[in-house]
Amino acid sequence: PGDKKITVVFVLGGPGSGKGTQCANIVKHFGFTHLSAGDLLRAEKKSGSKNGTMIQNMMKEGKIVPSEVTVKLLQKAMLESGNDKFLIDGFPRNEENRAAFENVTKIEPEFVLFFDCPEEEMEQRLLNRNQGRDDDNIETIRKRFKVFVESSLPVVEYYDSKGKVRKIDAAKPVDEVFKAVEVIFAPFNA
Ligand code: UP5
Ligand code: MG
Repeated sequence: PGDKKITVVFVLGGPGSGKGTQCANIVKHFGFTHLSAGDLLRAEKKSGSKNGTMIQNMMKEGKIVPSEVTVKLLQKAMLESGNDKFLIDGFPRNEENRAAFENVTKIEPEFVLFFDCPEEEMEQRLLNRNQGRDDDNIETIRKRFKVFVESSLPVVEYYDSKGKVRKIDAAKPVDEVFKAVEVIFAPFNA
């Protein structure tokens, strides 16, 4: 462990709120490394790891994979990147995730970027996405929404109580959402 300061921004928001889309834009302009916990889990599943079947089953049900698995994947990706600025997209999704990440890495997020979007809009986006994700069917989408409200929103509320949430209206077109995001990241361009 060196004394290099690591900057982490958690990017949270409901399924289909635009986390991945906006992270790709932030990377281009502000030099962060984008780590989507969902993408890391999908890659782990595809790699044929011993946890593959468990991950597949949990994602199909919209359930949250145990922290142990996800935190390990995030830590490994952070180390391998060589960067010191990270967007952690779609994590932490519950209190257990939040506590595990803090305990294992000792890292506190700089802030939480929260994409606020109505469910009807998110549902339309997911049903139109067409990228072959196993969880983009109406039954799983409804389960993902329920888990988001019951388990993930409380994490946003926790950080809000610490003054760490930067909330964005994510129901607008992609470029308009990014205009609001840019304002928040401007200090990182210095
Ligand atoms: N789109 C984006 N922005 C738009 C805009 N402003 N206007 C119109 N359309 C817009 O966007 C979704 C779709 O909408 C795309 O087609 C896009 O073009 C369009 P995207 O940027 O992909 O949204 P995002 O918020 O990233 O949606 P995603 O489906 O990835 O969110 P989830 O949070 O559901 O998915 P994630 O991959 O993070 O997690 C999937 C599952 O993995 C979870 O349900 C869970 O089972 C598991 N998981 C864990 O267990 N633990 C974790 O830590 C993370 C995941
Ligand atoms: Mg995503």
